[in-house]
Amino acid sequence: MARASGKEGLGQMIQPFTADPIRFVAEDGQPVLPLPERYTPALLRELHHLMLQGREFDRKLITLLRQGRTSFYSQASGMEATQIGLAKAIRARHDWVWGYYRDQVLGLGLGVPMFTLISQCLGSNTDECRGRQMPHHFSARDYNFVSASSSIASQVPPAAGSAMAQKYLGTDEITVVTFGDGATSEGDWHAGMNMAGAMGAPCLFVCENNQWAISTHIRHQTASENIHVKARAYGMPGFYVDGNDVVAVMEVCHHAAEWVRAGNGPALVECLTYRVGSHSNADADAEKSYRTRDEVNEWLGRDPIQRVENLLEYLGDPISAEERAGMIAAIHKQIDEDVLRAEAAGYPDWRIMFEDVYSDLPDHLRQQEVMLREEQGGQA
Ligand SMILES: Cc1ncc(C[n+]2csc(CCOP(=O)(O)OP(=O)(O)O)c2C)c(N)n1
Ligand SMILES: [Mg+2]
Repeated sequence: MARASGKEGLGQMIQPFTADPIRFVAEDGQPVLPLPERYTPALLRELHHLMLQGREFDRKLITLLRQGRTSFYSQASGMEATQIGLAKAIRARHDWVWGYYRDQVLGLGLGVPMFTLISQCLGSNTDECRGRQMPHHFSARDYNFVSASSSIASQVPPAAGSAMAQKYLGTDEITVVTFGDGATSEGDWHAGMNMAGAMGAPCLFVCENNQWAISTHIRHQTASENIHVKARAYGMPGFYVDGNDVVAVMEVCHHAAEWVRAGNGPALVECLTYRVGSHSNADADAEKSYRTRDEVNEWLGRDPIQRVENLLEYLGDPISAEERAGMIAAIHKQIDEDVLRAEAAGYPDWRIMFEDVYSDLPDHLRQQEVMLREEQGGQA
């Protein structure tokens, strides 16, 4: 098999504004471009394990939701290659990551412990935000993983600002901001793209194009041919990548991130992927109201985890069924332990609602605090 070694090869393979998504590995595991040398079986197994962890995390958290132990969840199943490929393409705990609500697998890829993510979902005393964020809106201070917002695209202007700060400070950090295809219709998205482009800010914009914004298909979202072409208007390169090929995502995002880090200004990467699960637990996907099962099944057949397994088999280091089952059992065991530990820590007292924002509580909040105390039976 051909292997690409030096950077000279990459420059030719990774070009912006391609008609088709850049892909290194086909669904059956056959490389379609020379596989860069760093994709050893050991690295591929690490990527595979993280992706499997993401998949099983979704599965277990849906169970917790059905048990009433958390109240909101959005699966990233089917999108693991996009999130892990991106996480491994940047400098974790160094670069700043403004994710969005579906980025739990990106968090895992950055090294955020499952315990941190689980604590957030449960809103227990072990949650860094002490239950004051909506469940499934993750953050991790030690990982520069900024708290996700529910308001679509609202992370994009502050991410451009974070990149401008990095430019003024002259650090070698960059800012990475992720968003869905639907987010690109928001004014905030255009404001952030424009500002970063005009200021030459070191910001990597990554679109996790899963083709649906709840029940709105990408074809109804924009009249543009795709998302990455929009980069041209903001004076930055737009890369188009097969978001179910973890090698392609990692290569393209790394190439784009290092280009940004070198002071060339921002870049956009569009990862073409698919959400195989429902949008969230408040979605009518199960009623087949907006997309066909045939479409979902077609994408289930392009599973990003299976693709890495096929590649490992092609490279002569297959993961056996027993080994895979063992990995899943170990992930489940860890999640079960983490859930029990987070629950055992108890839940924050209602009083914390009034803490950490104002040094002097304004009158209207003081009144609400009094009312709530009375409702709680007058507890001090
Ligand atoms: C400003 C705003 N408008 C509408 C919503 C309701 N909403 C929540 S998720 C979502 C779809 C977003 O789709 P996309 O950006 O493609 O991300 P995905 O959920 O597919 O990952 C919408 C419209 C919202 N949260 N915020
Ligand atoms: Mg979407």
